[in-house]
This record gives sequence, C-alpha cells and structure tokens, in this order.
Amino acid sequence: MKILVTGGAGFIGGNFCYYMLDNRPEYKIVCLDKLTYAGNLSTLENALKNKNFKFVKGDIADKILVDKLFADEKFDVAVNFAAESHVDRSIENPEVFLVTNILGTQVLMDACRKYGVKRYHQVSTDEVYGDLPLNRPDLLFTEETPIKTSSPYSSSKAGADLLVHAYYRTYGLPATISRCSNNYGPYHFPEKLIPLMISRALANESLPVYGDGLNVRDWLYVEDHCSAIDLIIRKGRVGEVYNVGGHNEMTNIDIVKTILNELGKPHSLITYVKDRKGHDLRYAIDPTKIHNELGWLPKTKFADGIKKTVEWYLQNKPWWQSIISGEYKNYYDKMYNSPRG
Ligand code: NAD
Ligand code: TDX
Repeated sequence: MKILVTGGAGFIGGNFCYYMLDNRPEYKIVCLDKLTYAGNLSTLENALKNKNFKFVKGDIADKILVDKLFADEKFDVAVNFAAESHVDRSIENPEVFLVTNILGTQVLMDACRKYGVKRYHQVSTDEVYGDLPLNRPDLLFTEETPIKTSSPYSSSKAGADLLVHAYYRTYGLPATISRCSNNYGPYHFPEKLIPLMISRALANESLPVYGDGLNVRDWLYVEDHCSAIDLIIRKGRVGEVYNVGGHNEMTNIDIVKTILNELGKPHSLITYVKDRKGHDLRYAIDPTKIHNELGWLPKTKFADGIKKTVEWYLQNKPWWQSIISGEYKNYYDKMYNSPRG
C-alpha cells in the first residue's frame, strides 16, 4: 500500500505521517509539500529516517510535477492535507487560498483519475458549515448541515469539497471527505490560538484575545483526527462526508486561562484586541455518523491533551522558536500591532 500525503510538513499532515508510520508499518508514505511559511521540514526529521517514508518538495497545483509524481509512484491512496489554513491570512490575502485549496485539489483529483488511484481523501473542516449561535447549545453540525461560509479560507475549503463531490458524481472518483473541528497538539504552527498563547505566555508577552473571548471552538487532539482519517480511508464509504469531533466545546478565553494556569503565568497577560472580521461565533461537531458507521471514538480528553501539548512546547523550544524569530515576527507585528482596516 502506497499513500500520498500532501501537506505533511504542516501540523496535521505531519502528525498523520507519524501516526501511519507507527500504526501501519506495512504502508509506504510519500509526502508532497511546497514548504510554504507553514511547512517545516524539521517536523519530519524522524520520519525522514524511516525507510517507508519519502519527502518530495512541490506544489499540489503544479500539474506537471503532480502528474510525474503519480506516474512514478503509482499511489493506492491520496490524502490531501495541503492547504493555506489560517483564517486571518485569508482575510488579508484570499488569492493564494483559492489557488492552493481549490485548484490544487482539482490537480490532485485529475491525477487520481488518470492513474486509477483507489481512494482520494479530502481533509476538510467544520468551518464549511459557517457558525452556530451561542445561545443554542442543542444545535450541532451534522453532515446534512448546509454549507454557509464566513471567510475566504472556509469558502475555499467549501469550494474544494463541492469539487470533490462533483468528481465522485461525474467521474466516479472514489473519494471521501472528512470535516474536523479545531485540532491541537504537537507541531501546531504558532500563529494559531493554542500554540500562539503558549509561546507568548512563556515569553511573558501579552496574549491577544479577539473581541470578548467568548467565541466557542470544539477542540480535538490531533492524534484522534489522524485515527479518524486512517479509518475513513480503509473503511469509509466512497462519496460520503464524515464529521470528526469529540464534543469538547470551549470559549477562547477559557482556553487561554487554562494555558496560563498550566504554565503558572498570571492572567494579567490577557489583552483583549480588535475582533476578527466576520468572526464565527461557535463551532460544534456531531460525530454520530463516524461513530456508528466506523466505530471511531476520540481517545484523548482535553484535560490530558492540553497538558501533553504544553509539555511538548516546553520540550521542543527550538522547533517553535526558530519559527517565531523569522519571517513570522513581521507577520505578527503587521497583524497585531497595526489597526485592521
Ligand atoms: P498547516 O498550515 O499547518 O499545514 C499546511 C501544509 O500544507 C504546510 O506544510 C504547507 O507547506 C503545505 N502547503 C501549503 N500550500 C501547499 C501547496 N500549494 N502545495 C503543497 N503543499 C502546500 O495546516 P494544518 O492545520 O495542518 O491543516 C491541514 C489540513 O487540515 C488543511 O486542509 C486544513 O484545512 C484542515 N483542517 C485543519 C484544522 C485545524 O484545526 N488545524 C481543522 C480541520 C481541518
Ligand atoms: O490571536 C488570536 N486570538 C484569538 O482570540 C488568534 C490567532 C485566534 N483567536 C481566536 C479566533 C478563533 O475564535 O481563537 C479561535 C481559534 O482561532 P484559530 O486558531 O485561528 O483557529 P480557527 O479560526 O478556529 O480555525 C482553525 O480551525 C479550523 C484552523 O486554523 C483551520 O485551519 C481549521 O479549518
């Protein structure tokens, strides 16, 4: 079995490579990644020592490169994690989101059709469903919830999902889609809420909470997302969407306070800043379908997962310190220290 993993130098794709190398030692993995600002080869340092793992630098939207890779490697399965993934960046510059997230998906699926790949899996997000009201805890996203996006990022992911469905329906491409809630864990790029707050708290810097901090996200430990994708590619039904989440809704401010408490840092570091434009209020996944059909259940409780995550950032300072000292510093200064027009 040979799997293409795109975006494997990023957060979830990297964790998925390790998950598969550990749990499916009979599989061969080829990772295709453009190494954008969010891609980090040091994430794959240990994977690169494994004879079942190979890294190829390249763009999923590069037709010629992708075609040659598929011709050479003869993949059984392709799992597409590669994406521009940060909502705030999509608000500043939508174009690259459309190119990578939509056209890149098309290029990969065309190659899957041409070379008869047995399964194409699209890693999507709960953000395609838009948001839920804060005062209706009874409402959850199911696979039947209409697509209704808020940001250029979520619109590009929704566009890709629709294209995947069209390739299944029109060409019979054996495709599946997973829509997961917010992930957290090792190798998470420090522009996202949890690693941003950990890295800034450790430096005794202010923690920028958008708006009133009461927006709700549904957090899942990254390894549980990886186990769901592994199940879907082996046992999921083609043409189907599977929601992935562990019923763990928390307000942003509670997340930030939990991190400060874990690190023994004062709550006075919290600074309320201008809200994100179009900021989604609440995400909450109903994972009944993947549980009933495939028997998936998350293993890691938030209280344990956040401890493990904080510990990982304490033990792996060189990984994130090299990121925040580079180009990322200019991004932070631009995004947070100048008014959002
Ligand atoms: P990430 O930003 O950490 O990593 C993305 C990776 O894709 C990087 O290694 C980057 O170099 C690579 N990449 C970007 N453009 C590329 C291109 N054109 N060609 C090849 N490689 C390219 O993202 P992540 O948080 O790991 O998210 C992975 C996937 O999971 C995305 O599709 C995202 O939409 C989805 N998702 C993320 C979350 C979350 O909480 N992070 C939740 C649900 C779904
Ligand atoms: O500095 C910040 N302050 C803040 O209050 C940042 C970066 C975020 N936030 C808030 C915004 C959100 O309500 O925290 C929440 C989480 O923000 P992000 O980490 O940017 O994640 P989110 O916008 O929820 O999107 C994430 O989950 C779905 C991923 O980045 C997406 O790729 C995934 O699809």
